[in-house]
Amino acid sequence: TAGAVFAAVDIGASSGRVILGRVTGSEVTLETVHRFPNGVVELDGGLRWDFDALFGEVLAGLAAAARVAGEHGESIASIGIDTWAVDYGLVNAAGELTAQPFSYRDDRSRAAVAPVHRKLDPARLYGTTGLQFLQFNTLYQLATERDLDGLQALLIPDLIAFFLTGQRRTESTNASTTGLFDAVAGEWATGFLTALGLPKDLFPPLIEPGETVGTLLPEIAARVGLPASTTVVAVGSHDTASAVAAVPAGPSAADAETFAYISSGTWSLVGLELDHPVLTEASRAANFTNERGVDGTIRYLRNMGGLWLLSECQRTWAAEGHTPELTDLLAAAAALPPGGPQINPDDSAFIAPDNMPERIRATVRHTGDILPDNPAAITRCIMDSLATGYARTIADAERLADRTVDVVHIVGGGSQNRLLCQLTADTTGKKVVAGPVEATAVGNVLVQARAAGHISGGLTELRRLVVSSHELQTFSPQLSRL
Ligand code: ADP
Ligand code: LRH
Repeated sequence: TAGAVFAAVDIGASSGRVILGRVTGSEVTLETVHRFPNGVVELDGGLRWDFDALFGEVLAGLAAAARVAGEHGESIASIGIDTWAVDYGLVNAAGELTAQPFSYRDDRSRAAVAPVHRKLDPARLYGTTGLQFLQFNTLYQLATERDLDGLQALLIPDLIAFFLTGQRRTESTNASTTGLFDAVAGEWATGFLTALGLPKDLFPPLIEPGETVGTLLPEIAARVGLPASTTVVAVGSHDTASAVAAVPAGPSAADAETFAYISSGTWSLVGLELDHPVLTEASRAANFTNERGVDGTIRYLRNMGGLWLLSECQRTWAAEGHTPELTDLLAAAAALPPGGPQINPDDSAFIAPDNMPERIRATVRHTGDILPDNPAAITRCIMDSLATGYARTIADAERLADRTVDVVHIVGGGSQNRLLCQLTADTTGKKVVAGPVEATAVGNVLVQARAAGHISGGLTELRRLVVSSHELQTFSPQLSRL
């Protein structure tokens, strides 16, 4: 079949990009046409996302996509949007955003946890939503809102889609991170909204990946230089759902390897793909989540600390006048001997920004271990701690879901971190396959391509395209390094 081109808007907590994805029957290739930094900002007395600026970048990116496609004589078949989960903007009846959205790193939701749990017992919440407890899950954030009268909550990718098309929907993979979504029924847990005193229609109706949200508003189309008939198609709008859809697992139908994945960026999302949720008490105790994946799969995983620990250190060191290149930092860390101090990367003490090196040292000080006192030692401490956490989490997932994992796929920005990949092979004792770096955008594009009829089949068929289009790196366990 002839190829087609799709635009993927993919915004992570640390950076965003607009990518042109070209899909033929056997290959998917990406061309990044626009890239921009992202991060939380101190605004109006809280840690927020500058949504207006991000939306400006989305428009600039779509304009670049239209221009580049035009230069190749191609026309963009559709647009898909994914971002980080959990956060939302409030939109009034006139369709205006009432404030820049709070970031999950803002501390305000912490105090809302106990009052929410008084109304909804955590065991009951887990039994229905299967969601890992995190103090910033949407339901705790919503519990801090004073007046929701006449307002709707739109999750960040849905908010972007709304400003592009005028259509209000909630994409289901991301809905599953709110704490207000029934993991078995695949519907809103309306009873929980009511129990918390939230309006039943606080969120717009659900939409599944592959369904059409709408066409571009005429003024948006004119601004970016695309036809007003261009559609926005729902993808796995939770970035992790798109990333997992593009894990290059199972290169052939005969290959029955069981895989675990680590979607490695600001956070580490570590787990398995299942066809049914695990809602047991043991699963709740281990704080595993059952997020919804593309095609109704379950992303059985834990949200663990991630490379935020390192990027925040880099920000502090830069402010102090040291700006080591990431690759030099990782090389210096790799040269250090194993067995150094470790932290718990999931400690909520690391959620807020600023002075990460000191917070890491403070945690190590409690353990009485030797303090990491230079950037290389701190970097090594982070990598050792992450790799230890990954091994524990994968072992927990195997136990709780009754599976044996053969191979660990690492995708996302962190798949370029060879030290972390090798340490993960060493701590898990399993083969690690690294890449693609842009798995999230690949997953976004493939779901659009399938919706447009350019490819067919389930996740296995989509993944076959990922395997045939990407160079992957393999790491084998070196037990002597432990
Ligand atoms: P997010 O989607 O959460 O914004 P990404 O998937 O873009 O995150 O990953 C960003 C992270 O990838 C950075 O924090 C950095 O640690 C890591 N990274 C990026 N480039 C490299 C590289 N060349 N080598 C090693 N790690 C890298
Ligand atoms: C990763 C991610 C993750 C969520 C977190 C808020 O970008 O979407 O899956 O848990 O951000």
